[in-house]
Amino acid sequence: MKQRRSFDLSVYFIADPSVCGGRRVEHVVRAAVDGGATMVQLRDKSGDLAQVERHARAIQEALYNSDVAFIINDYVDLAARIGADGAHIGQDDMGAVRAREILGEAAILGQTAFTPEHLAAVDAQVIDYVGTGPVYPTLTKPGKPVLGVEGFGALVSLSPVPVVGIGGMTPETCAFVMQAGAKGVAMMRGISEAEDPRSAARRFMAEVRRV
Ligand code: TZP
Ligand code: MG
Repeated sequence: MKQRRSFDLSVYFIADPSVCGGRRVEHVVRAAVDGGATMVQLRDKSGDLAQVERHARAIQEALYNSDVAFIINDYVDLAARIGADGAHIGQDDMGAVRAREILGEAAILGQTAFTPEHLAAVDAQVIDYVGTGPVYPTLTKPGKPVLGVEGFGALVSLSPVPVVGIGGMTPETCAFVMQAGAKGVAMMRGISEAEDPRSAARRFMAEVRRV
């Protein structure tokens, strides 16, 4: 088996072009990485594949020469085709085995998992990490049950792979999530809507390191 690309979940920036405060997504990504974000995901729910690809390529270029892993949400084929570092799938996307076949053994594959059943189904040979949340209330998933730190911690203990906490993360709350067993914190607005995404990423990193 070919070795998996390395990745660091510590500060995982989920870049959604629709919530970047009117700025170009690749500029926000670059600022986040300059501030210390360790991993980046493009999450573009526009449904416009050509646009997703343009954003993906722009982010890839912005990350050129950095060792930050670049993951694409939903579009596994696109991730494979443009040589992203990996893909992230949800419970309603294609199955993990199929995604792994498309991506190959070197790529990073993440999955969303927020129930004990989801975690029981995770095959650590196929999935590299899971994203679990929302830990806190978030505008992105209105109405979705919030896990809270305790609920999150209970799920972490069931996971065969590293877990990143997501949903309403702020520099003030992420220490609790790390203490509950997370390998890292993932955030959208905490960085993308910050006036200064670079210093926001730096504050997240400082908190994650502190724990
Ligand atoms: N999955 C669970 S919560 C969430 C996703 C994609 C959104 C996180 O957004 P924010 O702005 O960091 O709360
Ligand atoms: Mg999905």
